[in-house]
Amino acid sequence: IQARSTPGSKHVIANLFQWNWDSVANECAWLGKNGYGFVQVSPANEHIQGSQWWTDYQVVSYKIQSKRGSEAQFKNMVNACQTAGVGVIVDIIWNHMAGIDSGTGVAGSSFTHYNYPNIYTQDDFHYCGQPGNDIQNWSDTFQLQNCELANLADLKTESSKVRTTLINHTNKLIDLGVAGFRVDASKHVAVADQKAIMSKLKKQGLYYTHEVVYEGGGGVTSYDYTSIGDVQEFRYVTLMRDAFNNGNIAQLQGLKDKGWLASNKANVFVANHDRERGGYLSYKSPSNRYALAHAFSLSYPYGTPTVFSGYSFNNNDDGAPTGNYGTCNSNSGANGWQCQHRWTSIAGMVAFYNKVGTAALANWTQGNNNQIAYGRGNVGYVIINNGDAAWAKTFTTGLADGKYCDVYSGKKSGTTCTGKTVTVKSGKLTGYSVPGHTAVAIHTGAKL
Ligand code: LAG
Ligand code: CA
Repeated sequence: IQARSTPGSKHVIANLFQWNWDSVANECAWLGKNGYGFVQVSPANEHIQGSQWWTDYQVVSYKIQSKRGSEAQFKNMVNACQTAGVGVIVDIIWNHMAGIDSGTGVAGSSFTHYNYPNIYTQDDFHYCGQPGNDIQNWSDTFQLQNCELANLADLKTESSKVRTTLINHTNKLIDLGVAGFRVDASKHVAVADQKAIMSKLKKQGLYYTHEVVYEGGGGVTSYDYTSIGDVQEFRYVTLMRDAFNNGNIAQLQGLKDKGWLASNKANVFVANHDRERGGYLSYKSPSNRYALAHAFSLSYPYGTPTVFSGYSFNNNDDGAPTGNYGTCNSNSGANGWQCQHRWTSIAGMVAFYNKVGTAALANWTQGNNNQIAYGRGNVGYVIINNGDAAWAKTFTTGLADGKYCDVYSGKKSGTTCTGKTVTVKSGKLTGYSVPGHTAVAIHTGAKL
């Protein structure tokens, strides 16, 4: 198997949750110009009908036709993104089909729970011997991989028929030009089964990020999946929430030495669509915490970062607004879309991430537990104040003297800065004060 870490020099992934293909095609020019290397999109396969976002995860057939658009629109999106230098990572479901008893999918295919005409019959599914077939013991590897996750018909991924079907489906997406996959419910499909599928694909060396939620304890661990791609480090998501919500971001200092997934195997994020609905950090978090957590995530050298960009919701089930067509204002959301990927602070930090590259963590300092600052070699320096009060002191930056544009608050535009200007003297910011609930980030790519 040749799965690899995000290829190229621009690694940051924008997860445009539920944006339809036409709107992603349109947004890719902006993403490419602003330093994103990849865009992650919702599943492309036919799924059940309904207004809820999660209908996408109940597969009905492998027609490339979903609420997000047709195959032609998908193809057009991939091409537009490629032209903009942005690779498309598509959410793919190898584990299961639908969970409801019967119905008709969004492309007109009829099905019952264990019968998908011309695709699968009841022999193609696992029945794990538990009542209702659902996973009950989450530390039991057999159950995790052979029982049903939320009643979703569990594919017999060890069978050659199922494998061949999944290979053909995945090859179709490869033909359409995708750069990689977010493998849904990856933990629920045995590594051996995934290896068998991946090794037969017509293109090797694509990017894979596996959704393997870390549970602790027995059963399957995220480390088991590093031989088939990047793995999502869910302990990171939890730590971000706890650090920013509980007023202790100083504990983030040793994050890369925690014994978690290796940095070059970990895909990390402040939120994903499940987590933002589960009380973790989100656009709803108070005191700029979502932006501050991204100031950390995009400057601290651990993992490949994904920026989750979603839409406003009241009810957890709420589907995307306005015909699933994502829209933004220049640096903010529009029509119910949050457009976190465009927020001045987050887009500024993506440029910071690209500029500092592999430069080492340097000059770490902290005030109280809610105030941290550090540099990346002599290329970038960031100060994060997650507390209420201002943080004033002399910061040693490691940067060359001169004037810099703070990319958390603004953007360099010609010789001026649309945000704060920061002056480094003798390598330091002397008696410098950072207000509460804000960050300051400077780098050599935004020197004035
Ligand atoms: C995932 N990763 O492993 C997705 O990130 C997660 O969002 C998916 O669940 C899950 N796997 C299955 O692909 C989502 C919703 C569920 C929803 C499911 C299927 O979080 O709530 O389940 O998609 O649509 C829904 C109902 C369940 C019901 C099930 C089957 O909420 O009560 O049992 O449908 O009918
Ligand atoms: Ca399974």
